[in-house]
Amino acid sequence: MVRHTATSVVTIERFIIEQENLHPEATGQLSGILYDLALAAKMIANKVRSAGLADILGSAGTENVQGETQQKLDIIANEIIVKAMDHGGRLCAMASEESEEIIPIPDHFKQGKYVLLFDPLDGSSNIDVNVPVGTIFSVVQRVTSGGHCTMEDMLQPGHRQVAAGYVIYGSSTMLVYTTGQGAHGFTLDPSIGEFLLSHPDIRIPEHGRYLSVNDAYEQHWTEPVRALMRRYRGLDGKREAMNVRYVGSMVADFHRNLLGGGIFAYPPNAKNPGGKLRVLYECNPLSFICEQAGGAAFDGSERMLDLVPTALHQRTAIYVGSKCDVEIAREMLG
Ligand code: AHM
Ligand code: MG
Repeated sequence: MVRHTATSVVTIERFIIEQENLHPEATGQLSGILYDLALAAKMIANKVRSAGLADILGSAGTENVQGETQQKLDIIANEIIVKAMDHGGRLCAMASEESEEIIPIPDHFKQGKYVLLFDPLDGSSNIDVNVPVGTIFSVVQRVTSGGHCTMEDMLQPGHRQVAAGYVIYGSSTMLVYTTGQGAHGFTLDPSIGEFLLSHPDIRIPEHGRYLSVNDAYEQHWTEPVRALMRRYRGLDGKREAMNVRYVGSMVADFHRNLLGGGIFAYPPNAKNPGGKLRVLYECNPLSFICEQAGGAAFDGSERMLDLVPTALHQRTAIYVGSKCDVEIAREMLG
């Protein structure tokens, strides 16, 4: 890893180039994808910032003062990403939580060797109450050759990801990403419109302080899951109690636990018997980042990144965070 002095200001562009230079064989295509995503993140951040003005500017489905119909913010975020990414010649297809089918790269643009999978605005139901939301992305290399990408290119296990990241639109906007050489965080400086390196080589504490889980589903959990949650809360006397913190916006919960240590859990429940969160758009990218920061991720039966998906919008249970806390889940559920 390239070392920077405490005084040097490192933009995300500089950091990406320096990382690329560590790999003489790199073609720059992946770096290009990351730049374009950083640009899309700035555009989405701008929209999210004015979300609270919806009553003045027009909320989703209503007309604004110019008489234009307002779109929901997650649809706007989806379009921003598609438009920022479709023409660079680096992707052969995309898939989004907001689109039923694969999003092809239009024929008039060059086809590339990578696939981008993303959730444009996770936790968007929280926007009305000013809770942080986020964008999550994952990049894999295509496995088929020639022509358009197919479902085979999309349905790859998480350990094949070549890059993954998230953007959190919180009190400040932060982008955290990995290309498999640690997880690094950048904070958007709004005065110059640049993401600056603020959290190099993030390490998640081995034992965590925070437990993030939606307790409202307790009656629907299996007995082993209930026992696991009692363990985390220190109720079986076998460990110190963790603090419970649940925002209900995965990126916000994950980000806090990544920095402070802890576990985010979304077990299966009656409403979501296979779990709620999406393998390809939410669980795989955050699990890759967590592992790169020294943490772990488990789907209730195996390592999250080894799950072989069979459908684009497949859901799963997830336990992701500090290594020792995920290990307890593995012991009690595996
Ligand atoms: P979304 O993709 O429809 O926004 O849903 C995902 C969100 C996550 O951000 C969050 O962790 C989870 O749903 C909360 O679900 P619940 O309200 O069931 O606890
Ligand atoms: Mg989502």
